Amino acid sequence: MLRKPVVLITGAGGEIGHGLITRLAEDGTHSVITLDVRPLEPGIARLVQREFVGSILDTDVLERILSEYEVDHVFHLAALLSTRSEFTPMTAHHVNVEGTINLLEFAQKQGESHGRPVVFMYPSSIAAYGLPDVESKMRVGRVTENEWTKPTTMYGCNKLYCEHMGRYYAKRYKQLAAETLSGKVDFRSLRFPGLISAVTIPSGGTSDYAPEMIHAVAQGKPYACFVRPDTRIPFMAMPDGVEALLKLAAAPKGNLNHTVYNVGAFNPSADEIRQVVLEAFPGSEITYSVDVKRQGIVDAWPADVDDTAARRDWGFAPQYDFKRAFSEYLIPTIRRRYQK
Ligand code: AKB
Repeated sequence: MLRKPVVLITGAGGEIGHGLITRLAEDGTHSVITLDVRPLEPGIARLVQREFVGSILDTDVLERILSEYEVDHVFHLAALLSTRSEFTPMTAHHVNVEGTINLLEFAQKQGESHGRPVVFMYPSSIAAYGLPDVESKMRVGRVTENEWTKPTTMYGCNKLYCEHMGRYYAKRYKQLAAETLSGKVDFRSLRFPGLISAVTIPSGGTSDYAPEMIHAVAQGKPYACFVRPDTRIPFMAMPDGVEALLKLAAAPKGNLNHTVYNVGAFNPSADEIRQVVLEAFPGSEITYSVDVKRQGIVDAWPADVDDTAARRDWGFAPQYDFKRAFSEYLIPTIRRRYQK
């Protein structure tokens, strides 16, 4: 009996999953199956061929998928984000590390069973960096992939380690090279900045102050920002994040000189975001109430990323700069969403 060729998305109900499923459905080129601990929202569920509700820690569900589907791409999005991971570090380690290894093993087995490498897309994060203090952060500015990789959070450590695991599966398996055990995982990773979506509200992240600010005032609610006004990290509008994932997934292997690429789009301070949001929603109330722990997390993240390698190797070119992201995507879409 033939298995059906599909793309697997884990953590599909999250922020990136929504954007990715919608975009793949518009394209109509791939059949999508999903795995998430919670059922998908009906609007998204109807766009996928099959929805598995379960955990990436459950290898039985992965075996079931292996037996029924021929997966050629994995978008492994499931993760506990940075703030949440600090409250439950052991759970974060289980989900973020052991879950990822389960998926890498799954991809290897898939590749062995159908004979082709499985493209394994892994969203890493600026949390993989760790700058020692704010002074260094501001002095250093843009960081390249191989500098300052001393993460300070459980989530950041998990992301950096899994980048290495992906590289191991892609390269080391090949080096062992017993014919039956050749490398079948074509691992490709993006170090994402804070992503801002107009259609979903994030939860558990530390870059969440930006999207939370816009979504709150658009609903007429006051917002107390949990970081200082001068806090600066890179951000990206969700459509550019989804496009980057698809573009890197489709890039010819021979063009890729790295397994992990920085991507960034704009890097406003929290107060610059506040000003733009206040202009769009005059009379709104946005104050500051600094959470020392969350501030500590973003203070260790870089003020900007150097994404030269991504632009050179596979043509990364974000469409939304700071002004356009707010005036053409975030503000109008979020306004419409809450007016409904
Ligand atoms: C988080 O804040 O944890 C994420 C991230 C930057 O990876 N948004």
